[in-house]
Order: sequence, then C-alpha cells, then structure tokens
Amino acid sequence: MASNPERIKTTVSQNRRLEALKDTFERKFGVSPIFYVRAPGRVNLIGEHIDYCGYSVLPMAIEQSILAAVSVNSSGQIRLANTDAQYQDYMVSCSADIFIDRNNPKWHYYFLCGVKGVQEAFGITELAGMSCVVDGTIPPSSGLSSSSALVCCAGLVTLESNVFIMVFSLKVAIAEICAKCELYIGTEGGGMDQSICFLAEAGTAKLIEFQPLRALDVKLPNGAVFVISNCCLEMNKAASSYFNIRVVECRIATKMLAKARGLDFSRFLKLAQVQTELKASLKEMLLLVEEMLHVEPYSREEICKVLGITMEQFSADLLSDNTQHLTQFKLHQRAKHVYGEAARVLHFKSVCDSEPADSIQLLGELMNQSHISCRDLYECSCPQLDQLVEICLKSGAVGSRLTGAGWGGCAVSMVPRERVEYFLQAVRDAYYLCDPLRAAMEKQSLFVSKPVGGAAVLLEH
Ligand code: ADP
Ligand code: NG1
Ligand code: MG
Repeated sequence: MASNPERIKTTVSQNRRLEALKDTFERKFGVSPIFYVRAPGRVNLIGEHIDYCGYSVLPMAIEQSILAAVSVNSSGQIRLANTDAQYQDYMVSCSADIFIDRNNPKWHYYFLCGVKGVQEAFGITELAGMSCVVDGTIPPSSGLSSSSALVCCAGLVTLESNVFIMVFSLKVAIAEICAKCELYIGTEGGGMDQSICFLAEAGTAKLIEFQPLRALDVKLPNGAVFVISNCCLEMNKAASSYFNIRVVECRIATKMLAKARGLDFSRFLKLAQVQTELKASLKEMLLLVEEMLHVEPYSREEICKVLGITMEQFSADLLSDNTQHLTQFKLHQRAKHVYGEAARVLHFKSVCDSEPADSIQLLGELMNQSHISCRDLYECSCPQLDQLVEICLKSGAVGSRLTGAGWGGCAVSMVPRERVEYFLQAVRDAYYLCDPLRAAMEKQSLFVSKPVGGAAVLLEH
C-alpha cells in the first residue's frame, strides 16, 4: 500500500468524457490541458457516523467521480472553471493567503481546501499558477462524497502542479492531508471519504481503519450486487449544522463516559478512545452507555455540572462554531448507535472473510440493523429515505440502508444478483416514476455500483 497515486497513460480521444472536458478547457483557456486528475466518490456499505469517533468503516469507491483538466503556467493565478454552469468561475492569486469562507460554502472553497492543505503540509511558499476545469458526475450533497472527491482532486492537482514534491506523496499521507483540510470548510468529518478516495482499489471494498490509517481488502459476496438509489433530497453538510451537531454530541458523550469511569475526561475526544482506555469490548461499552447515560436529553447545565466546567468552557471547548445555539444533547442514543455500529462493521467484515453459506442473509441483516439505528438512535434519516429503503426491501433487496451522512441523499441496497433487473424496475416504478421531479432524475439516481480504483493522474498518450 506504500505507493503513490497511479499515473495512467490515456488516449483522450477514446474517452468521451475526457474528450469533452479537453474541448471545454481549450475553449475556456486557449491552451490544452497538460494532465487530468480523477477522484472517485464512494458508497459506504456499513459504518455510518463512526469514523469521527475513531471506528473503522467499510466503503468502496464508485465509478462516479470528479475529473479535472489542468494546465500549469506562470500567470501567478489559480483559475477555476466548471462544466456545470451552476458552479461559477473563480480566480485567486497564488501569492495571496488562501481564504475559505465556511459561512458560505461555495464550490471553489472545497477546491481551495485541497490546495491549502497541500500547500501547508509541504510548506510551499508560492504555488505554481494553474488553470483548471472541473467536471463532476457524483450527485452533490447526496452522501456519495462529492465534496471529498473535489477536495482530494484539488489536493492531487496541487501536488502534480508543483511536481518537485510528488516524490514524497504516498497515498496514505495525501489521504491524511486531505482529511484534515476538509475541516477548513467547517465539517468535522472523520476521514473516511478522503481515505477511500485515495486508498480504493478496483474490485474490492475496503475496511478503513484509523490511527494508523490503513485499508484492508473486503471481498464482497459474488452472489449479490450493491445498488445505489438517491431519494432526490439534497443535504449540504457545510451549509447546515446537522452533521456537526452529531459530532459534538459524540464528543460530549465521550467526556461523560470517561468522567463516569473516573478518567481524566480532558484527554478524550472520541468514543473509541474511552473503549481503548477501559480495555472493554464493544458489548461492554454498550452496557456502560445503558448504565451511565440517561435516555432523556441532557441540558448544558447538567453536562457542565457533571464535568465541573463553566458554561464558557463548554461553549469554547466542546461546541463547534455552528453548534453554539444547541441547548439539548441526546448522549445515550448517539453513543449507543456508535458502539453498536462499530460492532456491526467488524461483524460484516468477518462474514465477508469467512464466507458462510448464508453470507448474503447475514450481511443484509447487518445493513438493516444499521439503517434502523441511524433512523431511530442517530436520527440522521428523513421520511423520503425511510420510504425509499422500505421500497428497496419490498423490491427484493436483502439489506438496505441510508449511506453517507443522511438527512437526504442515497440509500445502498444489497440485491441477489439474479433479482437485480426485477429490483431496478420495481424501485423505478414505486419511487421514481410516480413523481415528475424524481422521474427526471431517475437515470443518475438509481444505479448498480462496483468497486473502482482510487484517485489517479491521467496523462495523454
Ligand atoms: P456530499 O455528500 O456529496 O459530500 P456535501 O454537502 O458534503 O455533499 O458537499 C456538496 C458540495 O460539494 C456541493 O454543494 C458543491 O459545493 C461541491 N460539489 C459537489 N460536486 C461538485 C461539482 N461537480 N463541481 C463543483 N462542486 C461540486
Ligand atoms: P458525506 O455524507 O459523504 O459528506 C460525511 C463525512 C464522513 C462520515 C459520513 C457519515 C465529511 C467530509 N464526510 O460524509 O466522514 O462521517 O458523513 O458516516 O465530513
Ligand atoms: Mg461531503
């Protein structure tokens, strides 16, 4: 795994998307691109909202990607354009400090996250000038990680444009840089998306472990396929506080559990750290949650009293910028989801490894439990997603669950191979064709996915 992102020689004229992008680039900038970068989206099969708690997740990269065409020049400027007219052109001087406005998460700020992260990690004083056209096929704000694909794409573009540093850029190191730099836009994610974007390999899902970051192959059962369906409701994670509210609730639950067990809570930020410190099993952690955290929401006052901290310390140390307004915290439910989901991920991996005769049944059951936990304990689903998951199960899926952060976006379903055609038609009829808006989006919203490789640089033959 200690390797650089792939560099692939490509015949542009044999790839329609690349050819169209090259054409757009030439019309826009009057020169030809000198290289391209492709960064895939991902679907998380199981392990939702636990990466930022320190637990392993199980995603695979998908065919949909962010593709950028790039030329490097001495203009002293970074010029960005997009094939989609809703994303406007942007230009910034290479010598200016890169500013990212988290109160207004426009597309170019995601790109600049990747640029800034690489610049800081490698101490680049003056970036090379570059022109770049971005083309995306990942449905945005739908849980398939379009944001991180864009950030990772920009990170790799920046590395490649400042070629002298490419020698040092192992995939794991770049993934870690990109995971950190998406924080500039304000979402306090755990690194799953950027990790799979770089560490993915064709034909295999991955168990992504953190600290240290590594990706282990997970062989999915031959007899099933994974189908993605989008409920057609977008949820932008940086423009809302839903995501960070859950991060904050998990952080507070961490402190409360540590305190309950007589530990110095100031040392703990993630639920996994408490488990490690207590040398407990996930089952024991679930019992600890039952015993130590009450089901009723906690108030600020109660948390401050238990932890012995002031309201000011609470706001400054435990809340993020966009969660300062919170008054209630559901610690029991969030911690219960996290420890339960972490156990389901390990179970899923072990079923894939041992391949029992009823693999598909077992994996489907784990996916269904995951969805129920996301819906009822983590409260990150929405009526449209719940309806879609129900339709998928009725249409022949053995397991179906929301994927990504939720509150909209996609579900992933595991469907026995021989039932796929029937499944697609049944979901099409029941969820998409009955609504004109959904029907118009059906083609890019309902598709079979197979695991593809990670982010790569493409060079024209
Ligand atoms: P996701 O679940 O897809 O990661 P996010 O809410 O985290 O959703 O990020 C979505 C944002 O990423 C969009 O609002 C947009 O700013 C950016 N984005 C996604 N796709 C593209 C694209 N093709 N071109 C430019 N920006 C994009
Ligand atoms: P999406 O929904 O793709 O933006 C987010 C986080 C992940 C993870 C999932 C929930 C970022 C960049 N991504 O993914 O780290 O926490 O939600 O499992 O914050
Ligand atoms: Mg995202």
